[in-house]
Amino acid sequence: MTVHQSKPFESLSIDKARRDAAHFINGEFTQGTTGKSWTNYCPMDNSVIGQVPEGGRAEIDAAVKAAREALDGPWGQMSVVERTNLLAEVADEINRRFNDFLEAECLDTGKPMSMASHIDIPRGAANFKMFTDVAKTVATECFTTPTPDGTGALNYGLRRPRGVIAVISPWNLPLLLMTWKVGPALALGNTVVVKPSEETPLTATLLGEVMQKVGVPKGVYNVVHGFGPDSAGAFLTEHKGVNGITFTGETRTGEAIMRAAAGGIRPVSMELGGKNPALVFADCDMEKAIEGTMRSVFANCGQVCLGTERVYVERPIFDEFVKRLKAGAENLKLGRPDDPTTNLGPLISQEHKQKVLSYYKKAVDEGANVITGGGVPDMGDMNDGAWVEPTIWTGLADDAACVQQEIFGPCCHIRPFDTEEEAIKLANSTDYGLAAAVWTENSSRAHRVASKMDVGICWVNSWFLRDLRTAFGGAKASGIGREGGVHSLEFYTEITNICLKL
Ligand code: NAD
Ligand code: 6OD
Repeated sequence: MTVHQSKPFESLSIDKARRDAAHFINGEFTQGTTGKSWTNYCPMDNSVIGQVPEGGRAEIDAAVKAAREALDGPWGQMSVVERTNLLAEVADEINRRFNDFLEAECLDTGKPMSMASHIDIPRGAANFKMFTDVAKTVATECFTTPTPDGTGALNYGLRRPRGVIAVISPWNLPLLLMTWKVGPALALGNTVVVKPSEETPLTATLLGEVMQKVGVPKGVYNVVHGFGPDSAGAFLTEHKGVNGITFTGETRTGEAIMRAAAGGIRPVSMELGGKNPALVFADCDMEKAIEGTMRSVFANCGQVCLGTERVYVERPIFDEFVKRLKAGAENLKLGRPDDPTTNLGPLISQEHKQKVLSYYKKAVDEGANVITGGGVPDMGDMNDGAWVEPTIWTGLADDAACVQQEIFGPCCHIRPFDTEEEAIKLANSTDYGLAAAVWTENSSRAHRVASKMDVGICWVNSWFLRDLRTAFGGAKASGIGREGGVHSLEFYTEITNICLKL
């Protein structure tokens, strides 16, 4: 494991004024009325980035009201072409301000710029572009005639925007995951109130500047900062002016939001946690399986919902796989976001670092062999940051906490298996069902095993290879519903069926 030393983070060109966040309500930036705020810290070295205002009920009321008025006013009256042209300009403006978004995202998260410049920021723009294409090209009506009993009638379903959508997003891929919801919501004619994660307020705020610049009508995109319980998050999900809630985050938070959504019977879309398996068969291409598993375990410091935390390897190649993954982990370069050679950043916060370290300790208490890592690296003048070592275990029982619970850190457990049936059973043996990766060169096996994975997304000989038109979501405790391409119509529109007797 190579450690890169710190230089002052002031080297970034991001405007000092932009390091403080603001709510964006009805087309205007505001600090709100609660008088409460919190300090935003960079997890690289715990240095202060700026202040974030905490929204209360008044800010949520104002944002929902603005969103409703935009829906009933200019946004609702715009043609699909006008609306989608504006959103295509949003995508272009994100690309024009690429560096501002990149620096803001890396300040908030500490993640390597090499990653954010390839994944987070381009996807922020692509999420608008792709859903404008969907909204422009997909017919939003469906017809049936005549009726099955021969009665002459014309039935047609009109897909209408659902209304005011609450978007509650997490901190791990802040712009990517927020726009993954805002893009389809707006393209399909809704308006939004976003409550970004308290850990990562900057890019949601910056997107307000983009909306202003390209002339998206006021009230279409609103942002209120705050926390979850007894704060902006809960006030938003409880608000009866909200017509639907789309959430990405922890399963337990999803449960609380579903309880809130029950009041007033509002639909939810839930993208939740995972404890994702990788199945590595002896007939895999070892190079590719190691390269892919390195990414799926350690990308974004293990803070990807789709990431692998359980690796099952067919016994004949188990020792070699463990040896090679260990070598890969020990070769990772921990360092500053703006060092192009960095491939592992810090965790998101001190609190999350303590959670991950508690699992590192628990793994040892549960009897794990620590193949590598398990502690805190010496990062020199960045030692106040949220750093942990990339970690690999073997030898845990199948029901151990570290094998069953989502850790969301740069770590995995590797266990051998002997038969395909055993591998499938092990892969499906947690409460979660988000994603799986299967590594084999036998295409019959690939299809057979993939079809038995109890997950929403199964990659074969790849990981996080995304086509935004495909169905995305989780099974079991990993979520409810699918978004992506035309699948997003399900949540972001409501069908009114009109039956006309002929
Ligand atoms: P989190 O659930 O703690 O927070 C997510 C958001 O919910 C934040 O904005 C938070 O302020 C808000 N929130 C918290 N309590 C709330 C409440 N009672 N009412 C309303 N809002 C509330 O999640 P996180 O720690 O930010 O993100 C990490 C988690 O997200 C992991 O479990 C990860 O697997 C999951 N995740 C899932 C997906 C997916 O697509 N399935 C994608 C990314 C992350
Ligand atoms: O790629 C996506 O659309 C998506 N929602 C990714 C989620 C990653 C989870 O951390």
